[in-house]
Amino acid sequence: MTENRPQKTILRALAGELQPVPPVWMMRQAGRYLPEYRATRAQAGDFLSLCYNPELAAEVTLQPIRRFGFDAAILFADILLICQALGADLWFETGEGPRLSTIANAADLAALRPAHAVHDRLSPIYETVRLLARELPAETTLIGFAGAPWTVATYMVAGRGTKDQGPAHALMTADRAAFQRLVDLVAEATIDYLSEQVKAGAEVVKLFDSWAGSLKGPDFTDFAVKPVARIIAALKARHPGLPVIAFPREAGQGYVGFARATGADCVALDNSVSPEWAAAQVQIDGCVQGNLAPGHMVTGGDALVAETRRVVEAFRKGPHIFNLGHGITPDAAPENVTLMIETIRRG
Ligand code: 1CP
Repeated sequence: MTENRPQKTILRALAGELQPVPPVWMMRQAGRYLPEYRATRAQAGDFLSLCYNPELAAEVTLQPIRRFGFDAAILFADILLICQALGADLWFETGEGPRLSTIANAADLAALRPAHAVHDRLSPIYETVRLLARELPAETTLIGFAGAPWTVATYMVAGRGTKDQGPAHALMTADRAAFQRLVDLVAEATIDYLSEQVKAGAEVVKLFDSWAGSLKGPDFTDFAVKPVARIIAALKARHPGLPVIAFPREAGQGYVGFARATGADCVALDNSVSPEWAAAQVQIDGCVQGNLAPGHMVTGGDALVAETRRVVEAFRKGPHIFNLGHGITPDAAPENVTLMIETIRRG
């Protein structure tokens, strides 16, 4: 290997290198399926206090690395923290999920804080990244992240998670210019937020567009492609060589050409697309990440082993980072995670 080639397995995959054993990490790898996570969250008091406590957030980020030896650690935080930094109210209803103040019109939008003001609220997150950069094992890649503007905007408009993102679509239809201003504001804040994560030690950043699947045609181009392309271009201008993973979840056909259209180094795939289809249609443009169905972490057994092998096999001819198609769920069994990793690494 030459001197300037990255050593860490995740960075090698992101640079386009084909590896005999794909590196692996898991969305929501720090989460409620782990007893040690539940204990630390209880110590913090609640979810948001955990996110804003650098020592405890670093601790839960490290827990799955210690237990399973994943190739990457993902900063423990949440995509909705930036909404609070922009001036929205944010809280979590136990057992129900996030709640935010809503944005119904241009006046609500005008009341938000400017993008450059986000750092005062988000500085504890940068401290978590600094702690992790010091404490992680030398072979583990540190991933920073943010929500993509469309997904963040859907929560800011509706004030909660929604099945069809109806309120965001309604604002888009009623006042497309105002909706565009919201997306632009979030994009601008996200560039600054991710740039600070990189300065603090994040080696890769990932953009989560969990609700990209409800955007069709020109809306997909305007709100799932263009803002992500803008963020990636700005980050790469500030941090030459920074690898970026984009996750336009449930984009379907929209995955085809997504890396080229946005400048992403890797496209993360959900499990609604088959790995064989994605190898032919998406991996031809570069590294992909994914895409085992998270349900296998609950059910385990022979099906987990067979499907894990299928994903590895389908993506064997190109750069690949093994992951789930979405986050691991609270009812998953940690032994199934061990079985998945052994299956990947032992073949
Ligand atoms: O009570 C708890 O402990 C809350 C569960 C939880 C966790 C573990 C939430 C609430 N957020 C997180 C952490 C989190 N969220 C991470 C940390 C790193 C890791 O993966 O280990 C990351 C990357 C996220 C990203 C996130 N938050 C997304 C994008 C990915 C996805 O899952 O689609 C979204 C949509 C959120 C919002 C959110 N935060 C929490 C919940 C339950 C939700 C979803 C709300 C909804 O149903 O719409």
